[in-house]
Amino acid sequence: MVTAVKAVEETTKKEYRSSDYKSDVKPIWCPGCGDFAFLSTFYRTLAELQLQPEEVIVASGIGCSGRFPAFANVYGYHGVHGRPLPLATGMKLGNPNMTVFAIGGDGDAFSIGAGHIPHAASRNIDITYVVLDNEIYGLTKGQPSPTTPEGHKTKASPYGKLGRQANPIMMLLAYNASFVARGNSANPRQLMDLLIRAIKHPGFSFIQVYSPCVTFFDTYAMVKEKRRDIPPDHDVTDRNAAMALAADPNHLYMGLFYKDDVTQGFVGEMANLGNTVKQDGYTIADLVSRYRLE
Ligand SMILES: Cc1ncc(C[n+]2csc(CCOP(=O)(O)OP(=O)(O)O)c2C)c(N)n1
Ligand code: SF4
Ligand SMILES: [Mg+2]
Repeated sequence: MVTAVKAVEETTKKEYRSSDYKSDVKPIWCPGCGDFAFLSTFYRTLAELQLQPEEVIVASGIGCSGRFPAFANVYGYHGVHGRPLPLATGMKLGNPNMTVFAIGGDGDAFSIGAGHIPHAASRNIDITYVVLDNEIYGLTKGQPSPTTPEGHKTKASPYGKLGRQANPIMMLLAYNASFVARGNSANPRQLMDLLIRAIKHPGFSFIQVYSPCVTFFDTYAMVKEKRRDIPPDHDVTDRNAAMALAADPNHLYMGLFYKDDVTQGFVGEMANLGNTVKQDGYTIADLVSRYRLE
């Protein structure tokens, strides 16, 4: 499903308010779902940055979280399960001036879509990837996902989940993502700060957002008990220190784990490559023609 921005006269105003980013579609999430808090933080972040709705696009996967684009007055594409990253990559390459988001759930990201993460991270494509992590498959009524804790009982795992719990922050650090952060729906102020920094980061930004599913696995109490702010003296350019924080079994650290000093992402590197090729006396067409079958 493709969603587009509302009428032009409404979006050419000089000053945008959060409500300008609300679509006419009312979210159908369960009352209390953590995704509501992320949605309102998203509206407020776009207003804070005064981004024009037509300059923003969201690619989503499938799941309760995947419904996200319908509720925002920006361009959107509700794609297939596990594919927000390839969609967002194409969107950014086709429209380098747009602010591009990929948004999905923990199942979408770390089960069916996991194979796309290393590529997006290593390309350092300039998008913001938000995973709304409720540690469960919400939409399909509560099967375990890779981030469900070991032993957790669901209707699909009545004797407890077999297998271990994935650690998305460690995973993204291992894939050399250039911006890795974690927030939670109960702390919208921190979430907005992380989103602003992620959007401004010239490269691939990943934010794991703890967003509890009140219906199939309510993690509000667990997050409240385990969450700690990342200590202010943490060096965000130290990947090993970031790994150590992420590996702590007793605490869920919230904030910015890691950020490279990159000045440009894939789009800028592509533009530079284009110039280099021209300086060598070749055109991109010359290079492509080498691969033409005779
Ligand atoms: C190719 C394919 N496989 C399986 C499904 C069924 N399915 C829909 S949503 C979903 C899991 C969603 O979980 P998550 O990504 O964590 O999102 P949430 O609903 O928790 O936000 C699954 C397995 C599907 N829609 N498409
Ligand atoms: S089933 Fe869970 S994740 Fe889905 S809308 Fe309801 S509370 Fe949110
Ligand atoms: Mg989920």
